[in-house]
Amino acid sequence: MSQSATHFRTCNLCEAMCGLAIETAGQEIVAIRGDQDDVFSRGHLCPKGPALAQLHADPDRLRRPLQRTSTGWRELDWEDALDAAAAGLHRVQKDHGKDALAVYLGNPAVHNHAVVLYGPPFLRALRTRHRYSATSVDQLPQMLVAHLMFGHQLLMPVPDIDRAEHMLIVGANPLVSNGSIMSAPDVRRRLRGIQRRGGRVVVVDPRQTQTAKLADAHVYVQPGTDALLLLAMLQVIVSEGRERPGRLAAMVSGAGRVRSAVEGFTPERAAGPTGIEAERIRELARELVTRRGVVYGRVGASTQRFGALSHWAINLLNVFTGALDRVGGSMFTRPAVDPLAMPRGLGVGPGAFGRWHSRVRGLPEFGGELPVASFAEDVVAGHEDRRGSHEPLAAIRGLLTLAGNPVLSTPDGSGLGRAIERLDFKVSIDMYVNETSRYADLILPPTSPLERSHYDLVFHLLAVRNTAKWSPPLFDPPSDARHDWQILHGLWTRIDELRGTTSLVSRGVHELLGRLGPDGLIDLGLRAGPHGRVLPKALRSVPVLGRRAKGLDLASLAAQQHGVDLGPLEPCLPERMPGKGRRIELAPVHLIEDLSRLERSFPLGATGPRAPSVARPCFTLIGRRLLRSNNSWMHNLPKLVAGKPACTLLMHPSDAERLALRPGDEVRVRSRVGEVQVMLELNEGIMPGVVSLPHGFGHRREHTRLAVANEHAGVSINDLTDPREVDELSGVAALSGVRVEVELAPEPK
Ligand SMILES: Nc1nc2c(c(=O)[nH]1)N[C@H]1C(S)=C(S)[C@@H](COP(=O)(O)OP(=O)(O)OC[C@H]3O[C@@H](n4cnc5c(=O)[nH]c(N)nc54)[C@H](O)[C@@H]3O)O[C@H]1N2
Ligand SMILES: Nc1nc2c(c(=O)[nH]1)N[C@H]1C(S)=C(S)[C@@H](COP(=O)(O)OP(=O)(O)OC[C@H]3O[C@@H](n4cnc5c(=O)[nH]c(N)nc54)[C@H](O)[C@@H]3O)O[C@H]1N2
Ligand code: SF4
Ligand SMILES: [Mo]
Repeated sequence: MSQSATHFRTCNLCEAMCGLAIETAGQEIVAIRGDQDDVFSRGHLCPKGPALAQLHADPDRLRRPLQRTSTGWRELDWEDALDAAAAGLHRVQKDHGKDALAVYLGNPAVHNHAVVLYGPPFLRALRTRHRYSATSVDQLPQMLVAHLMFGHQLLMPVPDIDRAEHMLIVGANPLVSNGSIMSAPDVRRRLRGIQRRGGRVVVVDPRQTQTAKLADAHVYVQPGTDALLLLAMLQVIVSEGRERPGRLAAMVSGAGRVRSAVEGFTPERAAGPTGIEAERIRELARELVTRRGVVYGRVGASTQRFGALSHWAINLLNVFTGALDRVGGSMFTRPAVDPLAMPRGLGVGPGAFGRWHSRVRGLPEFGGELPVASFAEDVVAGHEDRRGSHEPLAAIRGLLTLAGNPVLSTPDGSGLGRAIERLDFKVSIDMYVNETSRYADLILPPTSPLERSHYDLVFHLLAVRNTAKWSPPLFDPPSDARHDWQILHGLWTRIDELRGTTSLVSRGVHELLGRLGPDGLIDLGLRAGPHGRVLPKALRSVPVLGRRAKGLDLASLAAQQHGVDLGPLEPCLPERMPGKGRRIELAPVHLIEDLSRLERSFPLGATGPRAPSVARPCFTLIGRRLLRSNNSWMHNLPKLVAGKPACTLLMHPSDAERLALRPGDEVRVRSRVGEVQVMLELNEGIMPGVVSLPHGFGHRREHTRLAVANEHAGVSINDLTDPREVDELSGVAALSGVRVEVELAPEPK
């Protein structure tokens, strides 16, 4: 009999950071349950946590590097694979210039401290301006607004859900997503807590989501019009003299400019386009003040044409009602390892905006990255000079993807795939041969999540409570496996070698990084952090030395297998902002100027779209997330795809009736970009005129190795989303609000 044991670790799959209790017998996983003693999650779990066992065992999960050959994939040993990858990437840059290499960083990167610590510095060291990431199909507007208002892109406020007295949720479905830029395991219990305290939860969403069902009120909004709604609420608060700026009043600048800028954005003006009556908008604003509420917005308010204005307005509502940096309001963490305090080369800087622009459309860089919506067109445009005044970048010839699947996750993903196919040399650091990595010349697969340690460098920063937890690896990796950081470090040192730029300093840095590894860096980060063990042992017992005396380092944190609770969020904004005496900028010029684009898009007297009819079957397309999915990459796990097909088009019964469509019909959905055929599902909870498809599907493509996912292929919503549709200010893709036509699919011949 092999020995049984229980291991405790944090789930790396989403932002909730659930504690897992994993029972093993030797190398076998017997069960994965919620860890009742985890200081943060207290036993909470969703179906994806236990599926980590199937991910670990998945025969399609790559264990060794693959190289493309004319007869198919061939396994390579690691040294050869890293040499070939480094040589190819270097050649692209040497022959065609640094910008000829594009890089794309995907979402799982932020759930993996090794990639957070070794990925961005390596990608920066490649010195290409063609850097892309999932940020520009996600939270880019929130980071831009944080940068412009609070002076740092990572100072994104988090709702203090556990002490909130009233919460307005705009374009988020945390009951299914498990919370985002609001790490909060068991959102259901926490939202019910608001209700138990006598507060109300109000949801603004074009669909009656699971979160909207739990809420006390659900307000339907026409997709893409949130900025009008939120600015109108602000206008009500200002014009009715309801401002409650609170403690921060003395620390803001630009309040007057905001007051005059919102004057014309009245509830009457918002009513037509949003579909919400003016009086209802007034009520929403008034109850926000009288009930001391907090406003929280996420992906629905972000990936749309006015994403930056929407998130700016959310922050402004929290400022003008006094909720910003107040207990129960919109707050900031003080994490044990503080990414804001990391040394320049390693950490993420405060952010910068518009230092360069994409070739064809001139979309702005943010934080060193270009919007991914410009990627395919810039590949295709090749050497042609772009119009406009910006210096053209070199044509893209090569691509490195790291933990990303842009062919399924970015607008016109299949178009992007065709562009990628044309490139001279491609490398994917990924554990699957999927819709994107299938184009690669080399695929470099990292260890399984259970074979590595885990620390949530990013999500402790964005959580509703200050906690810290480090998890050791559950299994030893096979001797010929590489962690992500080892792959990155291996490429980095080789490319430096090839460039011949190995100064003593850079060699020293590489050596140090190679020796410390991500956990060595976490140890340093913990010691230097606000709860750190910087003091010598003898001084630690002196009480006046306060918190630091308790001190964390990796060893003391590792000893706490259920994590360490560092207490509720505390007001801390002035100190968290970089630079002494800095003020919160309420009226950044970029945002004030963007208001005229909003005005032009919704001129006075504008109304919502016409109802779809047989003659004009036009709908507005939105996305949706499913509890058993995680973006594009977990459909190969049998437990998560069992049951009814999940990739269906939701439509309101009244629309279906007018178009003579029935549930279960195969329908054809068409946009400017492409078309898909998918099964129709009727749903009373979706707004008439709006249809919804989940994202992350559309498998079963040639040369992939996804036996299970390919059986549950579905279609990709991103074959309909349009790279031309962006928030022109931030460059985030407007994935929500795409115009589509829906009709019965032609009978197969
Ligand atoms: N239409 C529409 N599109 C969307 C969205 C939407 O709501 N609607 N949502 C957007 C959002 S919010 C996001 S974040 C993006 C996500 O977009 P992406 O990040 O591009 O896509 P993922 O599906 O997360 O792909 C993750 C990839 O990383 C690999 N992977 C997983 N774990 C690891 C690891 O530890 N190391 C390495 N090296 N690889 C790993 C997986 O095999 C997979 O290939 O999608 C966006 N796309
Ligand atoms: N189960 C599961 N959990 C996940 C993921 C997953 O794929 N599956 N992905 C993870 C990732 S990468 C992220 S970023 C988070 C996202 O976390 P959330 O933002 O909470 O998740 P979404 O389901 O995208 O919620 C967006 C909501 O906005 C609504 N919406 C669409 N358009 C509009 C609009 O114009 N205005 C308004 N007001 N609402 C609109 C949608 O109907 C939807 O309910 O989830 C994470 N968690
Ligand atoms: S909610 Fe998120 S962190 Fe928790 S088990 Fe599910 S996927 Fe893992
Ligand atoms: Mo995301």
